[in-house]
Amino acid sequence: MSETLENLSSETRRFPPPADLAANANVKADAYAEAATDRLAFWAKQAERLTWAKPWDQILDWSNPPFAKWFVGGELNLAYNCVDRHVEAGLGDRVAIHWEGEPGDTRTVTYSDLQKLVSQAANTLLELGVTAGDRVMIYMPMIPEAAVAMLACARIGATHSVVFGGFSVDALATRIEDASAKVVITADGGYRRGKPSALKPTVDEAVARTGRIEHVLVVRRTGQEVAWTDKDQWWHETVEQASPEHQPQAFDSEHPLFILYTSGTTGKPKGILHTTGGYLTQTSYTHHAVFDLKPETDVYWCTADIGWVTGHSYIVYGPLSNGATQVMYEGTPDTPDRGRFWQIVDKYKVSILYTAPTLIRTMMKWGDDIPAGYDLSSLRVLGSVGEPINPEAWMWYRQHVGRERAPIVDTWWQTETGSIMISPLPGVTETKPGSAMTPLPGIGADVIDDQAQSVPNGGGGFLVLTEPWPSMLRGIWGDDQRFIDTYWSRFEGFYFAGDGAKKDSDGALWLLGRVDDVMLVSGHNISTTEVESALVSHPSVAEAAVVGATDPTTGQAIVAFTIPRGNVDAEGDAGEQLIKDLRDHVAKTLGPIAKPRQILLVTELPKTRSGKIMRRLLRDVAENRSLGDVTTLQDSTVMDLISSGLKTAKPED
Ligand code: 7RM
Repeated sequence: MSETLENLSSETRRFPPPADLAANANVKADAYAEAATDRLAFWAKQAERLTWAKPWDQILDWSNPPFAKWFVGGELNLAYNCVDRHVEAGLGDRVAIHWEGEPGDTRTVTYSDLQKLVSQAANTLLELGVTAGDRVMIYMPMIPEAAVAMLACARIGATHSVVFGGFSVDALATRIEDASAKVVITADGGYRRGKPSALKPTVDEAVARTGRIEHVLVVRRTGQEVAWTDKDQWWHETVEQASPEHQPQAFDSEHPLFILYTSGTTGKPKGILHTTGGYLTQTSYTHHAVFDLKPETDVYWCTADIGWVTGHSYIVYGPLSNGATQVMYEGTPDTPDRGRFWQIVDKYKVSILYTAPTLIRTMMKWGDDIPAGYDLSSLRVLGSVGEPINPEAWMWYRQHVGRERAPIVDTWWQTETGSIMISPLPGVTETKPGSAMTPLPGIGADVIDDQAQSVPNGGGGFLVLTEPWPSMLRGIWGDDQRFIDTYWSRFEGFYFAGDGAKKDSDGALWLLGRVDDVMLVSGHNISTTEVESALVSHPSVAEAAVVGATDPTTGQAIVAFTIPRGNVDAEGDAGEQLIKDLRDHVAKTLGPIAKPRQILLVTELPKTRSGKIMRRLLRDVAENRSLGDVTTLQDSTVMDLISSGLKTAKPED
C-alpha cells in the first residue's frame, strides 16, 4: 500500500451504555487512566485475579524483543485455575457447561464434574506416556470432551494443538508433522446438519501418513462404525475408568500451553505459540471486562468452534477461569430450523452472546421474523468477532437480537494476540455501529502510514500494536525467523497486525480488513470493508464480498459478489436493475471512485471454518484464473455455485 488508505464512509449514530449496566459494570472508565499511569502494575494486578503456586519475580522481560516473557519466575496450573479452585471455593455444583447436542440431546456439566473428568483424562494421558512438553493434537466435534481434552493437557503441561473437525487429512497430517505430536484425541464423529459427520477416518489416514502418532484416544459420540487399529483406545474404556484423583503440578509462567495453526496467505501454516501465565491473565481479564460477566447470574454463550482461537480463549480459558456458566452447542444454526440459535438463547436464558458477523448477516438474510418468534429478553451484552461488522449488520444485531437494549462489543483481536485487544467496554463506551472503538486498558495500538508515522484523526493506514501485551504470541513453532519477518520487520519497534484501519474524527478505530485485500483504484487505496458495508446498507443486500481485479485502465477495478436478501427478485431484468441500483448506491454512499466495475449476484460466498470470507478465491474468479488452495474452505461446493452463477452476470460500462 503506497498511499494512505482512503477514509470514505462516515457514521453519525451513537449508543451510550445502558445506565444500570454502567452503574454496576465490572470495569469502569478509571481503568484506562490506571493502566496509562503504570501499564505493568495494571497487568500485575490482573494477574493477581489468578491463583499462582509461586509468585513472579518480574512482570515483563522485554530485553530481547520480540521474544517476551511475562510474569517471569511465576508458576501456576491453568486447569487448577479454570476448574479446581472454583470447586475449592464451594462452587462445585455450579453448572460450567450446558451442552446442547445438535439432535437435541443435552448434558449438564458442573465444575465438580469437570474436575473429575479433567483429572481422569490427565491420568489417562500420563498412562499413555504423555509428559510435560509433549504435543497432543485435538480433532473433535463441539462436545464437552473437547474442552476436557484441552484442560487435561494443560493440567499435565502437555502442549495442545486443536485442528478444526472437518479439516482435511492433508491439513491434519501437516500439523501433526510440524508439531511432532505423539497423541491424537478425536471422536467417531459429531452431528452436523442433521446427520453424523465422521472424524475418525480422517485421523486414521493422517496417522497412517505421518507414522508419528503413538496413541489415538477416541470419544464415542455418534456411535457410527469406525475402523480400529492397535493405536486406538476408546475414551469411555480409558478416561472414564481412570482415577478421578490428580494433583495438579505448577508450571512456569512461560511454559508452552498451545500451538494453533493459522492458514496464512501463502505456504505452510504458521504454528502460533502461546504460553501460560500471561495468556490466562489477559484472556481472564478481558472476558471479565468486555463481557461484564457476573458469574453468579449470567449465562454466557460463545458460538465459536473450539478449533478457532475464539474457542480457546472465550469458551475454555477465559470463561472457565472466571467461573462462568456457559452454553456449548454442537451443531449448525439451521438445524432443525433457522430458529435454533434463538431457541437456545430462550431455553437457557442466555444473557451474554458472542458470535461472528458472518452469522449475523446470515440471520439478516433469513429474515427478522425468525428472532422475533423467541423470547430474547435475557440478553444483556452482545459481542462480535472475526471480521469487521458492517454498520447495517451491527444495527440489525442491536435491533432484532438486543431489542435496542443490549450494548454491542465489537472485539478486534487475532490468533496471534491471544485475547481481545480493541473493543468497547459495555459499561463505559459510547459505541458507533461498525467501530471496534479503542484499545482496552493496558493495550497500545495505533494506525500508522508507510513511514511508520501515526496518522492524524480522519486518516487511514496500518494497524500496529505499540507495546508488548501479556497474551501475545511467543513465536511461530519452530521458526523464529518467520516470526520476526512476519510481524516485527515491516515497522521498527511495532507489531504489524496485517490489517488496515482508520481513525475517525474522535480517534475511534475502524478496521478495514487485511491490507492484502486493499484495492488500488486509479491511485486510490480503497478498503474492501467500506465498499462491502455500502452494499450491505442497501435494503436488497444480505451479504457482499469485494475484491480488486486487474484492470487495464484503473490498475485495479472493484468487483463485488453480492447475495440478495431472501425476499428480493434478482432474476432476469429485475437482477439487471438491481445491479444498476447497487452501483449507483455505492457511488452515492462513498463517492464515484468506489463504484464497482462489476457486480455479480450470487447465492453463497466462500468462507473459512471460522466464517471469514476468502477473498483470494474470489479474486481468482474475478481474474478468470483457476482456483488456488481451497483446503481451508468450509464448503467446497460453494465455488462451483459461484462460477456457475457467473454466466448470468456481465460487466457494466
Ligand atoms: C479472533 C480472530 C484475525 C483477523 C484479524 C482481522 C479479523 C477479527 C475483527 C476483525 C475487524 C473485528 N482471530 N478480525 N476480529 N476485523 N473487526 N472485530 O478472528 O486469527 O482468526 O483472525 O480477523 O483481520 O487480523 S483470527
